[in-house]
Amino acid sequence: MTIRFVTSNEGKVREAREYLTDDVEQIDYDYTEIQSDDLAEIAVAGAKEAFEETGRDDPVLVDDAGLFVDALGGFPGPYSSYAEDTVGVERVWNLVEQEENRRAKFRCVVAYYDGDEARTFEGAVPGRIVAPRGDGGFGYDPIFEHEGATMAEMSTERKNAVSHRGRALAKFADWLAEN
Ligand code: ITT
Repeated sequence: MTIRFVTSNEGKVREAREYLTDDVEQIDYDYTEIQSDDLAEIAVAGAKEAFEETGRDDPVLVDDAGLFVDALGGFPGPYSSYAEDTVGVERVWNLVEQEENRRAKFRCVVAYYDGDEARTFEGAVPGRIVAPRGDGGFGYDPIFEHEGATMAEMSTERKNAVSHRGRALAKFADWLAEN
């Protein structure tokens, strides 16, 4: 089976290909990102729209992810992409730099839709916001430290073993194997 991963983010596709045995085809369809605090709601709406608008043949996968910083009340959360494009990763670090509590988590929801019922799979990973280190990964990886290393200092394989996306993809892969 071919899974059509609807995303403009090649980093996400790289991680999914490492995880799934099925063919993963990247589709750069720009679905409407609805305004919501709920990653699952955003991902399901995107998956349904993408499926309807891109031919309704192979199933689609949409991944909505975000960085949730404790000291900032969960910001940037569902607005992580907007915050990366506007203030940038370095300045998100600056916002947290003065805080005593630098705890954060990455969350990811993967939505699968094949025209039948939408399914969602979630993963989260706890960490700490630090000054940028490393040049692997993408997005907020350089400022997100988990067990001593930033996610930008990890190989794709190691990041998948601990990451929000890896955990969501693992649940998805298990479900896929059973169905
Ligand atoms: P698509 O919507 O096209 O899939 P995107 O990069 O905009 O691509 P999101 O809306 O899910 O995807 O992005 C949320 C933001 O969080 C965005 O700025 C990403 O760079 C960042 N992000 C998502 N997953 C990440 C990860 O594993 N490591 C670091 N940053 C991540």
